[in-house]
Amino acid sequence: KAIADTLEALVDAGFQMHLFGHKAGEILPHVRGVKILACGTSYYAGLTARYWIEAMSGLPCDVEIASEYRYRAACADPEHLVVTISQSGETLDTMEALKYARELGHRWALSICNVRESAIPRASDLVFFTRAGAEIGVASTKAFTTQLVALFALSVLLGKQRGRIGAADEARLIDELRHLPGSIQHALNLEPQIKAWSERFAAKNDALFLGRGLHYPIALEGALKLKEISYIHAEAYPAGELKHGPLALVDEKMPVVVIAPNDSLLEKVKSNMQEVAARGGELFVFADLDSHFEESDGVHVIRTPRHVGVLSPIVHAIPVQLLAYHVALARGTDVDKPRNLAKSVTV
Ligand code: F1P
Repeated sequence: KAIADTLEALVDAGFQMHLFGHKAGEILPHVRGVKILACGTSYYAGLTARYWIEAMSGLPCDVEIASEYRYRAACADPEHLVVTISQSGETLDTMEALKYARELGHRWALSICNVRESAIPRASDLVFFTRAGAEIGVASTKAFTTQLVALFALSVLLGKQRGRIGAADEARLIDELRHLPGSIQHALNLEPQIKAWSERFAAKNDALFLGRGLHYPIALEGALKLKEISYIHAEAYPAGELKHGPLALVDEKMPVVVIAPNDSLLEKVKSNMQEVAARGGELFVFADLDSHFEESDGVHVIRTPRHVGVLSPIVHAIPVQLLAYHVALARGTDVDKPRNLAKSVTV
C-alpha cells in the first residue's frame, strides 16, 4: 500500500519535474552531479540509487554516511545536487551534514522524507514526500522501499533532462512501476517460506549477507534489519569481496543469505556461492523464478515470483526485511522497539 500510494502521483503524471517541488524546473536542468547524504537504512537507499543515477543520467553520484561527512574537509562542487534521505526528517546527523554541504558551497538540496513539517525538508529547496504512512517500528521498513521509488523517479528525470531517456524508455519504465505493487504483493506472499527459514536462524549467533551490484545494498539492509530487531550479529559484503577477508568466517555454523536475482551478475554470484559451499557454509538464496538453482543439502532456495528489471532491488528488499521480522519473533524480541535504538536520532 505504501508503495502504491507513493507511486500514485508518479504513474498519473509520468516523470515530471514538479514531483520534486515548484523550484525543480529552475534547478534540475543545471545539476552536474549528485551527492547523497543519509544514515542507516536511508543510506542504503542512497547506495542503490547511485546505480540508477549513474546508469540513467550519466551524472557522477557519490553517497556519504551523513554521520561521518562533516568531520572531513570534503570537496564540494556547487553544481552537484545534495540529496538527503531521511524517514523522520529529523535525524541530526543528516541535518548537520546538509548544513555542512551548504557551508562548502553546494547550491541546491533535495530532501526525500516521509514526515511533513520536519526539519530537513524545511531546510531544502526541493522535496519529495514519500507516503509510507506512519512507520510504527523504530527500524525503517516501508520507508526504505518508498525512498527507493522516489530515487528511481529522480534518476529517470535526470536521465530525461540529459537526453538519455526518450519517450519510449519512459513509457517502459512507467509500465515497470505500474507492476511494482503486484510484484511486492507476490514477495509478501513468500512469508510462510521465510518463516520456515527464520526458525533455523533463531538459534544462530551470526549471519552473512551477500549481494552484487544493485543488490549489494539490499544485502546491507538485510544485515542491518537482522541486527536491529533480532540482535543477531550480521555482516553484509559485496559477494566479490568474500575472498578478500570474510571467507575466513565461513564454516558450517555460518548461515549465508544470498540475494541472487537473474541478472548479468548471476554467474559471478553462483561462483561466490560455491566458495561458501566448499567451506561448509549453509546457503539461503533469494533467487528469481527463472534462475537455475537446485536445492541441495546446505542450499535452500526461495524464489521471488517475478524479476522486475532495474526495480528488482525494491522487490528483493521485502523478503530480507521479512526474514529479520520472523527471526525476531522467533527469538521473542520486540520488533517495534529494539533495545538501545530511537525512532528519530536527534542527538
Ligand atoms: C535513520 C535511521 C534508520 C534506522 C533507525 C535509526 O533514520 O538510521 O534508518 O532504521 O530508525 O535511524 P532516518 O534519517 O531515515 O529517519
